[in-house]
Amino acid sequence: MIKNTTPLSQRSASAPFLKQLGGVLTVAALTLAAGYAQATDWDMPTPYGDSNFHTVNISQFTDDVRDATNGELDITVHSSGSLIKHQEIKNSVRRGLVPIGELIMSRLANEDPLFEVDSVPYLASDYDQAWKLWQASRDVLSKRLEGQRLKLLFAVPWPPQGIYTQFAVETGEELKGVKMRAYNKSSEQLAELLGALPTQVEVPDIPTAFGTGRVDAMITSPSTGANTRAWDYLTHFNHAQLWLPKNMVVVNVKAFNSLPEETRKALEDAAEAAEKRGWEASKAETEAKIKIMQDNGIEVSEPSPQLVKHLKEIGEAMTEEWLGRAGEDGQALLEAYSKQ
Ligand code: PCA
Repeated sequence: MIKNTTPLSQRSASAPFLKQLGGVLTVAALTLAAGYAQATDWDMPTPYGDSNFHTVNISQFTDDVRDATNGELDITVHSSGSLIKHQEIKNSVRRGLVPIGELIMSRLANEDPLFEVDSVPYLASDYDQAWKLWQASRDVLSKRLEGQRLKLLFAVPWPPQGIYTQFAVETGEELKGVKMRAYNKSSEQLAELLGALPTQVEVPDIPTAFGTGRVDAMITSPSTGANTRAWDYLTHFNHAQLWLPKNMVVVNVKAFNSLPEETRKALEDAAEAAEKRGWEASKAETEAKIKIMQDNGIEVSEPSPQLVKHLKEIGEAMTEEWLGRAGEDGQALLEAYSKQ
């Protein structure tokens, strides 16, 4: 958990001053007298570990908000699903149990296929395409979330998704019958179409899932591979670059609207900066983490032409299937994407 390190003295009145006044005035009265509203403390659940670049970016975001509001809005990050489990974060923010939180967008695929558009294989598999897809999908996704009283503050992609195994993957046929860890609907579907046996496992549970033999392979980024020390239980990483799924930060609309106008503006400005910084960090992360894996003995390879062919066929089938579920709105989104 990332602790709030801002001293109370920066958030309200200073302690010596309080003493001089002999405790006649309360802290609240003092802060009001000094022209500040009382500090608002927010708890923010996030699903991934402290060292993950998304969490580091969010921590910077909360520091920026604290600085820009002179401590008036003080957000404490609770990482690794420690306060609220990943699967509960969206509904917890929606119901106002917590005012703000982070989750992977494609986790909402079951309620609405549009949230899964960033995880359709080969639809947007590099940063340029992923950015275009985000520009084409941001408004429609924001509107859907608004309907649930959620405000989308920013979204940042993971590095491109590849395949981790205990053997070399040449054609994809090798994955038949292999127990494969998945984290959203499309990684599960892809595993099934490869003939593998998918199991959903959250990132903090990856080492145990491999250690106990629940899974023997996974689809994820170089980032998550390195963060979970993939070399302890896997030997190969195929940099197949299937898709770039995004994490998003959402805030409860009622909690947002209860903030003073300048604070809302500070939050939005910090969110805009976090989105830019996050996209850059994600790009840098790809190579840095591939290198860490190589240094630790993981054999990293590019996909063979046969594997690309196999994965692209599966990708086309999944795109069709996705369009069937996403209907006219999905079609409109893909058209907007092709015009970017
Ligand atoms: N890491 C997260 C989501 C995608 C990624 O690269 C995970 O594996 O669950």
